Amino acid sequence: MNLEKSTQVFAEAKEVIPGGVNSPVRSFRSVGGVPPFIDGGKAAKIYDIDGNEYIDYVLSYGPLLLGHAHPVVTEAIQKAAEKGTSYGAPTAAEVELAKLVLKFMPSMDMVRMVNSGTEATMSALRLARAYTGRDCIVKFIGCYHGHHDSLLVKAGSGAVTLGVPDSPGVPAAVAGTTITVPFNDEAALEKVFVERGSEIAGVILEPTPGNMGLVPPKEGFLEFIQSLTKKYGALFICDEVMSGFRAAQGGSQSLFDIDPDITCLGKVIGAGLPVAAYGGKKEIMQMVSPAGPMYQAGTLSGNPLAMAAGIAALNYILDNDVCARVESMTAILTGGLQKIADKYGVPVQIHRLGSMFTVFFSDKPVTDFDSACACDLEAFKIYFHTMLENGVYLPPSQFETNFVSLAHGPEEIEKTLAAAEKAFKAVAEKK
Ligand code: HOZ
Repeated sequence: MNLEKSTQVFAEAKEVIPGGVNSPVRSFRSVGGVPPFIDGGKAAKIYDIDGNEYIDYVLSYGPLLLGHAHPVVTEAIQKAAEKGTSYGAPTAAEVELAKLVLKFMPSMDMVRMVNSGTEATMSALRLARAYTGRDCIVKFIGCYHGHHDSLLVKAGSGAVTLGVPDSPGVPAAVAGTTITVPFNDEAALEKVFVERGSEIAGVILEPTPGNMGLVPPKEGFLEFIQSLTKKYGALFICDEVMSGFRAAQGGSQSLFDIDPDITCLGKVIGAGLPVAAYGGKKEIMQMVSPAGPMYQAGTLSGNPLAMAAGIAALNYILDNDVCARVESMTAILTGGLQKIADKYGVPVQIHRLGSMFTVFFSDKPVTDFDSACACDLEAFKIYFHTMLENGVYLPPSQFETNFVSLAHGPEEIEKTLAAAEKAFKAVAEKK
């Protein structure tokens, strides 16, 4: 595969951007090699500046449920852009997207738009602290909720990929208000509440974590968290930035018997533009400024281009049963991957939920951060690079989730499985 131009631009990039990228996992540092620099995308494919094409399973880490440059989305953005790109004043489109989001997520009565998942979770924590008058937050080891100080503690995603799950620069006093617990460990969580329940403002989690790879909750685990938070007067905060419209149309919370106090959304609700949101019960959301005293603001929040993209995408998703359609294609793909891995005797744990999946290179169940970290990262590297060389672009980390879009049809799945034949064979031969 020729990556001459990407190699040259990457070298230039490293002179002007730290590590050459604007988000660390893109650098390929953990898998090695040069990241292809992308020139464009259409439907299920992306194209790099060297003229290589790839079937894309990154999809901007989830937002592109309809695939790249879906006409419904691009036309909505173009139309909005002709009327101006930002006003710093309210628009009817913000109300329309808010209503649409609330329709999908019955646990939420009100919602506030922000620009990134990081902002959404950061604001959700401030809200939980303001509402309860308490300082401590419980998070799960290996869950990732963006890069703000309170939550960059034992974090997954790029932080673990690059080996900095506890980043320098986070003040000890802030990190000290974050209590971490292994995911799926009811006893550890209960112990924390028994010892420090009166200090805990909320528990934040990805209900179906996707940032240590995709790890499902054990039966009853989410319900247990909900009952514990209720008992101790803490808030139950679900980060569905990744799983919203991906695990299912109503997010992971629609698959379990839970009713979070606050939910964070992002990715799909902006269809690839920088949008995220936090919302929840009216009584809690009324604390947010200017309705209440908890301050949070943003010049570009509710940006008209982003609102237009989100409205167009969510209406299309609703009208065309998109989540269910993409889920069934994803199931065909993961079933095929499992068969090929078995054929070559490569031990894997393939987890799928809706249109998200992870292939863990392990012969043991993956249920939490420790078991995810015990995967064979060398095998992952071989798999990753062989897929890339054969035109399949996967997240460059064992600790990220793969995403499928509506544009991934039988032809793309067949080509992906053909590449996987080579990839699993290569892994088996290196063993
Ligand atoms: N938070 C995204 C999903 N794990 C990754 C995006 C990034 O770190 O660039």
